Amino acid sequence: MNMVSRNTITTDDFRAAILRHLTYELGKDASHAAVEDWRMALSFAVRDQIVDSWFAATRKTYDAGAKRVYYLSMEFLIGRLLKDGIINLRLLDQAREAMQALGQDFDTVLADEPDAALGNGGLGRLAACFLESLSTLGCPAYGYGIRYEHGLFRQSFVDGRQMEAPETWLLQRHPWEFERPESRYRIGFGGEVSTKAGKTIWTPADSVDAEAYDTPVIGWQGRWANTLRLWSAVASDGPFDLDSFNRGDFAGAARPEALARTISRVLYPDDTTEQGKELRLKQEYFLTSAALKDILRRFDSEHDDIGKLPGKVAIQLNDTHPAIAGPELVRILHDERGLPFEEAMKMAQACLSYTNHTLLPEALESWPEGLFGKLLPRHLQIVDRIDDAHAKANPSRTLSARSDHQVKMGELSFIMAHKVNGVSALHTELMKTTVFSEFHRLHPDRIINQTNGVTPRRWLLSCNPRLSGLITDTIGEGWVDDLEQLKGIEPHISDAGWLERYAAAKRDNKADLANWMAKTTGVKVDPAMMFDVQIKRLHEYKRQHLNILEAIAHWQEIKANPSADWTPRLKIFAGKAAPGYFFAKDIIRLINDVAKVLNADTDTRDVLQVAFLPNYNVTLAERLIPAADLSEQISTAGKEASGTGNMKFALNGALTVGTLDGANVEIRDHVGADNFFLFGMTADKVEERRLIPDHAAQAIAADPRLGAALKAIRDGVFSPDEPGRYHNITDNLTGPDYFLVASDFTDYYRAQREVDAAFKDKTHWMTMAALNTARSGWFSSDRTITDYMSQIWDAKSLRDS
Ligand code: GPK
Repeated sequence: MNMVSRNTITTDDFRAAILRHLTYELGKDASHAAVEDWRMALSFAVRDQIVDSWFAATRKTYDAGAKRVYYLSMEFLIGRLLKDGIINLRLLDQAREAMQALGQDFDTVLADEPDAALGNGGLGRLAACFLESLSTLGCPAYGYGIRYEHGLFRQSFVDGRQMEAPETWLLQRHPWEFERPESRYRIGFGGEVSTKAGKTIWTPADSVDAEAYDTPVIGWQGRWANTLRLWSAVASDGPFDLDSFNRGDFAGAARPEALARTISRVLYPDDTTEQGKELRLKQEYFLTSAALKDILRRFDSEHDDIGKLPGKVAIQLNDTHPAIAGPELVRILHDERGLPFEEAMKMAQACLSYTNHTLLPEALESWPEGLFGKLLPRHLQIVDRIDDAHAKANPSRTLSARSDHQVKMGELSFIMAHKVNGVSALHTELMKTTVFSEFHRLHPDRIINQTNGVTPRRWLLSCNPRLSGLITDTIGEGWVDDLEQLKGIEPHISDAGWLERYAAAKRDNKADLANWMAKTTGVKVDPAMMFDVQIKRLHEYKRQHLNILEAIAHWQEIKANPSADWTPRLKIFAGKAAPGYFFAKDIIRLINDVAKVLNADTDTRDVLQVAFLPNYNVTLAERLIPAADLSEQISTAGKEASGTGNMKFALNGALTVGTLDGANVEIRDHVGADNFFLFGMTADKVEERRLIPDHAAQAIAADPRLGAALKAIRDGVFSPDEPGRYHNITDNLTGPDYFLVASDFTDYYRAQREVDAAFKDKTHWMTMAALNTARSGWFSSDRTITDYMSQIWDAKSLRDS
């Protein structure tokens, strides 16, 4: 199918390029090459096609003296890059044909690529979507992050329990990156602060060097490419200590290098919880300081008036993780470049802006002043001066980045940013009324909303070729970078022939998934069942346990009347729990235990099955989302800042069962209340409900189904060898139940039965699904980035210049 127009390179030329790389770059003979070699050769051939537009973009940016956007993030959850590059360069036909001519199976080669998991979840994936949209829009930009040697751990299950193994994406060569040994900066830690001739001097005790690795990020149609620059830590004083080596102390000789490398060794696996570990603060400063040094070096190479900085540099802080950018930039401008303190502070504020991604108190970073001052003594002084200056400018206020002997990174970020944004309309309103209410009163224009989005290139065009082919056949390919054009399919939905094609795409995607599941997990499922999918990090606020409780209650109901006309359903789960989050790990084990019992039950398994797929990652999401009928977005209202999986599902024609939380609210507004299964308390009601001391007990007493489901867990129905295994869960749900699982259960159960009834009417269901696709165009990250550019960064596109 030739659904998008082709790149102009011929298949023959492209095949020759692949062979050339295989032979001269990899030193492999085609007759002896393994799939990995073919993948490398193909990747290099694709990369060749990127480099020219990458250089052209850099040149245009220099020539225009344009402002650049710098996106600082501890996470970039980029996933596989090969197909992404091929799609954006419109090389799909040539690449497929060339590999075929070379006797290789294209899909096998694509599947050989490791999934680069340099992030935990939504925040990291958002950063990756933003980079792609920045390139598609032609906005000059850099992503700055850490080149973790080990990304998010690999998950497996043993007896239903989560096991963690190190992730090893760099075991093989990473073909997309260019090492830049010449871009190297010394990053200091600890030491002393002194004054000489009125100047403050920080003399660090230790240092490591940050070395740059650049990955080009190609936009749609290859018209622009930006850079993802990741920093790797190396020892400042060379790779080993020669004196120790000569003495025969080989371990001692390697120690400085090993210690230095620790900083970029591994991604912290905690999502929306803060660990407060010294190494993490070191990582944060390492990224931030290297990025700022690089930004200023580039600025200095083009401009000689530091006053121009805010006109040329926009720095976005992805959550508070790089918040040390505030004091670090002030330190550079004041201590090193001699600007008066308050001027330095104003200039930094004009450059910096901050995105908040959660209101959960356990996620708000703060550092004990002892730890902070030991590692960054000068920065601690600067934070105090920032506080003083802020207090002086805003008299009679006590707002501060310093309290209880802690450095509060949220407050610091707010003070040092000219704009602070939330990630959905509801989340932004809650920022104004809860965590940042006092700051908001003081700076009423600072908080703005930027509802998240997802890139349609990866999350529709690439992952769902059947549906994207139908869309392009129907309305042309303009939708790919103008997603609101999806509205153009709406008039076709009432055409029975067209709707059948839409339904066929979903049916075939489901069949593919069923085959894949049978092959990889041994689980046999009937693709005619409803595929009900909850995929995201494990967290109590996301309430995977509400979902499994509903499955148990429904199972009990089916067992009582097995021959009734039930709607067959497969509940699919996937997601990782932070290794130290024991409650979340228990929820995983419970789901696996429930799956074992239900899937073995011959009375019910034709109509209800459960599968927990291991090692959720970007690649698995790309497989599951196109095959989903139902999207579970069931967080306790007020807790999910936005969600972005919810957008991907709606775009791919899954209906949502969800609460009024995060971007669900806006999704429902766009797709229409009739095409969305709403349940549960609103954020206001949640706060009220918590004030009732025995809210869980009341909810359980009022709903015998809930009581019976909890009793089954408690009695060990799903853990007969260890009946007490889940008492921590049942104790929680019958007691404090902070996330109000019990209180929302009854309405959730009702909504699910509505879902069952709706799924029986195939025409109606597919109409609703297609309306979700047609009306999800607003959730493109192109829209989000366009708004950041005008409302926060004051940055312009240079793509068409
Ligand atoms: C929020 F605070 C955090 C975090 O540490 N990690 C993370 O993935 C998520 N998030 C939110 O939980 C989602 O609601 C949101 O869509 C996503 O960030 C992107 O904004």
